[in-house]
Amino acid sequence: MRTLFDQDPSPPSREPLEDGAVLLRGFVTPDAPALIEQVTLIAQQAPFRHLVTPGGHTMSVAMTNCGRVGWVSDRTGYRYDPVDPDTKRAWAAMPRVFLDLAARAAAAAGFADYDPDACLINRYVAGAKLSLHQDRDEKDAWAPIVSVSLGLPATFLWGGKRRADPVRRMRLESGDVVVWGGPARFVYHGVAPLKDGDHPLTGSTRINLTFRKVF
Ligand code: MD3
Ligand code: FE
Repeated sequence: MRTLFDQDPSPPSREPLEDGAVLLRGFVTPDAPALIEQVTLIAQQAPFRHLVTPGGHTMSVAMTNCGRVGWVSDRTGYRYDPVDPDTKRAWAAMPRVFLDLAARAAAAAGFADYDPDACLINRYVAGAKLSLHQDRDEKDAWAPIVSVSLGLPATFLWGGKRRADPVRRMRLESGDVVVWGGPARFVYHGVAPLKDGDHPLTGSTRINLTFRKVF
């Protein structure tokens, strides 16, 4: 029997961060096991890999993709590619559960009819990080990027539209979703080095899904 006293420890919430950016804590918690199952299937078709930046650095975050195109990087630059350069095959189609959740989250943040082309899947182990950057390879400059955190918690770094703007820190936990669109689309952001830990869903890793409207 459920009583008044056994409250969900972290009920979903909706928290505006700035104009165009909304944090939805716990938004995908009920769907997290299904999302991880799909990540496992996607990674069987397109294994996680450490991409090399145009500057010649190997990224500490491992990546794969699903959708019509995937984000890749090598010595020649960054791009969205319909073909996985490792397997020479198309990326796996975006699972229905991904599309549904991304569209529901975007709608909750005020972006109707969200239909992303790509989902970049990032995998962090202890020490892995993502340096401060902007995502500006997408044609639609208003459509949001929807970010889904799964597994171990991370410290998200979030600055302004200029690299030198002050950086805020925010803890993102499994099930949290952040929607960044419109005026918040080009803010600098990154992830601090992951602390080690053990999560029932993902073991010693953090998985982040970022949905993108590329075309
Ligand atoms: C704010 N991923 O894949 S998600 C990325 O946790 C990326 O793996 C991080 O940055 C991660 O490019 C952060 C949150 C996020 C993603 C994209 C954004 C925030 C954003 C684009 C514009 C503004
Ligand atoms: Fe990014």
